[in-house]
Amino acid sequence: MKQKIVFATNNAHKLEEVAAILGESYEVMSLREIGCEADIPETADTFAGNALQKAQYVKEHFGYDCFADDSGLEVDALDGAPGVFSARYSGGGSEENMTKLLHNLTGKSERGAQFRTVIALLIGSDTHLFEGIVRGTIIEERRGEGGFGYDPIFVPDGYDKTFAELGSEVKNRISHRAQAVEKLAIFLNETK
Ligand code: ITT
Repeated sequence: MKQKIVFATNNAHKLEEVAAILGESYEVMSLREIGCEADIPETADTFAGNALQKAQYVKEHFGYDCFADDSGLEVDALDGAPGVFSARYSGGGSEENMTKLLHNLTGKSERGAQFRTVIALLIGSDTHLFEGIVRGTIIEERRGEGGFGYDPIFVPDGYDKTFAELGSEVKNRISHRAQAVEKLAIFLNETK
C-alpha cells in the first residue's frame, strides 16, 4: 500500500518533482489536498528554520506526519543573496527576480552560485533535516523554457545548458531538491 505523506507546499512544480523522485511507494499530498488554505508563515532567516516552521504548522494544525522544504539560490558574488529571499527578491515574479539578479551581477566576472534545499521531516515526535546543494554558474541571459524560478539563468556544473533547457528528467536527477529528497527517501525507506 502507498504510504501517505504530506508535502507542505502549494507549488505544483515542486510537488510534481518530489512525487517523481519519491516514486511509487508514496502518495504525496499537498496542502490543498489536506484542506490547508493558510499562507503558512516563513519568517526565519535560514532555510532550515523556514522548513521547520512550515512542517510544524501542518503537524500542529492537521496532525499529519509531514515534510516541508525551503530552497533558494545563493550567489557567491552577492554574499549568498537572494538566499531565503529568493521568491520575494524583487517584489515581483520570476521574470522580475531574474532581471534584478542579472542587473546586480552586471560587470562581475565571478558568476558562481548554488541552489540549496533543506527539508524538515516531522515524523512521530522526531525531527530530521536533509540538505541538497547543486553548484553552477549564473549566465548573462535567459535560456530555455522548462522549470521555474531562476532555472533559465542557472547552468549546473558539468553541463552547458541551463536547468530550463535540460528538461525535468535531468533536473530531477541532479538538482538540490533531488539530492535532499533522495536523502529523505533513503531515510523513509529505512524506517518503513
Ligand atoms: P513553497 O514555499 O510553497 O514551497 P516556493 O515557490 O516559495 O514554494 P521555495 O521557498 O522552496 O519555493 O523556493 C524559493 C524560491 O527559490 C522559488 O520561488 C524560486 O524563485 C527559487 N527556487 C527554488 N528552487 C528552485 C529551482 O529548482 N529552480 C529555480 N528556482 C528555484
